[in-house]
Amino acid sequence: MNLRFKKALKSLKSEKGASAIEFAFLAPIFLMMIVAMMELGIMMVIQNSLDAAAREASRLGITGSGTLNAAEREEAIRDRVIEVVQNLSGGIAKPENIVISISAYDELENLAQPEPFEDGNDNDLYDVGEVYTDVNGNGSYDEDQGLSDSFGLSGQAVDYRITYNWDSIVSLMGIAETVTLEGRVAVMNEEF
Ligand SMILES: [Ca+2]
Ligand SMILES: [Ca+2]
Repeated sequence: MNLRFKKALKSLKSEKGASAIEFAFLAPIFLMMIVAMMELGIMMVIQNSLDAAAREASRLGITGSGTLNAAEREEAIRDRVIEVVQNLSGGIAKPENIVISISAYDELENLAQPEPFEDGNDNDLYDVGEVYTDVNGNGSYDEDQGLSDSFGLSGQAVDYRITYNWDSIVSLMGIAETVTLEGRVAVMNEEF
């Protein structure tokens, strides 16, 4: 063992050296914890903005078109959703990651329910060829009978879902790299 190495070893063993090593090991962990906490905070801010945007969309949609036609009303609501999410997230939320899903139902209790069908082979599943009621009139059987991309007619139920695909900065312990956050509000349209 040469002298220089012995000296280095001695200094490593000293208290100062030991804390330097501890710091070298712990610093990345601390840094990651800080980033993870910041990320959780940002995700909470985006979640709040999605909740607010879903409430805002339903508030605008519930009263009908007013002076706007259906297409103008839809555009106005979609624009407002993006505006709310961006404003309340302090511009962190990217507009391209915001997904607005709107489905209309005859009744609130039909929300996310499948189209009714006659279960010919008693397997509790819809099979091709079984008779079904095409509630949303799209010409095919659906697990969700809602009419998608529809703000609903007068007195119909409407499900507003605003989702955001958050690209995770730190993927900790099995947390997916993309986390989908969602704000959701279901309302009955007024008579209009
Ligand atoms: Ca069946
Ligand atoms: Ca259908």
